Amino acid sequence: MHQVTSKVGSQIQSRSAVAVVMTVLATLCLVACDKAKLVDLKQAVLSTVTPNGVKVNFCTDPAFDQKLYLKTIVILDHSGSNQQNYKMDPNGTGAPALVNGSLDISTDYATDPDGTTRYGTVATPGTLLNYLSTLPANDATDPTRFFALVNFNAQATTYPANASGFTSNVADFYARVLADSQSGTGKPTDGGSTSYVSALDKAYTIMRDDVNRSAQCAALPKGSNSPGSWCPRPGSAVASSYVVVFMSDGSPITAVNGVGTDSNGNTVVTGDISIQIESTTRILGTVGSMMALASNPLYVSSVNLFTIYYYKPGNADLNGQALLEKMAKAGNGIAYNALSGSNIDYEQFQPPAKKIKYTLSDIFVSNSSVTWWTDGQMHLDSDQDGLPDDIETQFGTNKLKKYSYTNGISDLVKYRLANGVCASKNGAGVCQDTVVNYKANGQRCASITSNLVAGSEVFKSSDPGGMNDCEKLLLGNLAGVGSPDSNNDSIPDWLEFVNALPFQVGTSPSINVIGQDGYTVYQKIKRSLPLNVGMPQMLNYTPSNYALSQISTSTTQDCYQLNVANLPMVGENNVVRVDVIEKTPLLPNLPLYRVGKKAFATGSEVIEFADWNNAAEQALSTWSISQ
Ligand SMILES: [Ca+2]
Ligand SMILES: [Ca+2]
Ligand SMILES: [Ca+2]
Repeated sequence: MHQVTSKVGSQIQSRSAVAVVMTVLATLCLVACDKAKLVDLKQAVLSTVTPNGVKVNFCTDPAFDQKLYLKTIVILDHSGSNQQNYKMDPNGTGAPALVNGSLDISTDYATDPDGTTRYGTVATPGTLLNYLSTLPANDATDPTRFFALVNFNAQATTYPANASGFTSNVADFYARVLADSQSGTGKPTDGGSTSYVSALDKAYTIMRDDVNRSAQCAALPKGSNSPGSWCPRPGSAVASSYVVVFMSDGSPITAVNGVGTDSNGNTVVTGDISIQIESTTRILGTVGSMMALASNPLYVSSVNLFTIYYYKPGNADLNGQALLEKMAKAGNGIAYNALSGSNIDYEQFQPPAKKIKYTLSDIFVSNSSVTWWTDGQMHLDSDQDGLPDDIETQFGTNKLKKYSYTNGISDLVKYRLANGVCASKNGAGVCQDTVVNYKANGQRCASITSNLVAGSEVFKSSDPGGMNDCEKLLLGNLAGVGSPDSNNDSIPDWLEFVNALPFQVGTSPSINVIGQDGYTVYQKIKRSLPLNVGMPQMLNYTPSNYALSQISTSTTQDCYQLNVANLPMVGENNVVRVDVIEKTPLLPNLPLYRVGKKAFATGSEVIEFADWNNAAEQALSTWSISQ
């Protein structure tokens, strides 16, 4: 242990480095030194501490427009009142008025006999037929617009049939809607009573099954063959915006037996009309079920139900209108009134693209040029490969190269795979154990992308954490390739790996492991403390200290300044590493991750990082990114 310490001591040049090494000596002295000497050392430490400082200026990445997958369900009322209707009781209940004891049923009260209100015309901007006829075709490999149609009277029918889903074939859907608008000899086919429940149940089934299919699609292997139009890109989670447009001319009256004839032959309403009307609670319950689908933001970005009430002027069903207003309110939409012949604008039902804002999840500032080793000592790691200089010398790797061999595997990964044992060394102490060519046919990394650079294998790194894809595979973390925090415990893979902690997908998170000294593993890593030395033994050692201030905030990004004091240092030109983790509320498990690396200038104990958009930092390649 003393030999190691004096070796580190030989690297000392800066005053803060003296402080660190003196502290390490003080720690050692708990075991071996006499009391008087310990006091001397404490004084020496106190008189030589020069707090170093790392300043990081950055803004979160700008918010982005979420790609909109718009799934529209058009629900159209085909009850008989579209073609002929009775005169309403002026009380607005939707019950018929009796004129001289008789019902006044006439095409004069028809709400939409030629279908113009419901379908519009190809030539009238914004109407259903115009909207569909002018929509461009979907990109077959990544369709973004989907449709379903629900026609209802006492029952509901759907297109595609049997509430089986949406179609992304815009031209086909338009042809179907156009044919519907003319199915009754140049006009829509209408007749019978009005069941909102059957229409809403069908629409809900379509939506619920679609959300389930989105989950199934996301669970398929990435890059596998598409199982159907419901899953154009297997393995990708796609969040859809569901829009329901519900058009009706009145209350959901499901029976006509409220109307009868009295003993004098006069037509009468024989019962309370309200008992012939579907339950508002039942109807709003189905709307509530639709809205509840939005609780899965991975697959549903929004649900909106718009309602349109249309009627013959002077013959309004106020009850029906009020119910449609309640439905739109419960459905986070708008209730429109459309007089016969007036236009409905389908463009207005599209939700705006959502801005997805990144928020700062965590930031770590560490010194890549030093490592707390298993002996509880801080060691110099000149080549920042995670393996200290003196351990490299013992093991037989090059302390000035991260990759001492040509097979693309770093020295620390080699050390860990060999359990720190080199079986054969040459006269110069260089480890000569077999260097496995993992890229060779049949070897574990044969299929991982790589380049030969000056005769050395360089494997692809899907994230900038510090381990390449082959290394992650060899360390049992194939599933974590591309993920900077494979076990999702907020501590980046690299910082766990160099501290010999499990980081692989599925390993238990270290974040909440609490030591006997009350510090969590997370706190120790974040503050550059050794994991295997209790804080009571760290005499006079000041853990690094973070002061984060938010400089500005807007709807698109937040800007910060971070000051870190007392980062431990050994020697000159230490390389500071900054790990910035940003997340979105949409995909909390898919962070945007940036790593910055910069060396202290000779003689300097302060260093400043500018934002990754800063031209000077870009020229220096200070920051790397993955997502
Ligand atoms: Ca090293
Ligand atoms: Ca090395
Ligand atoms: Ca982790």
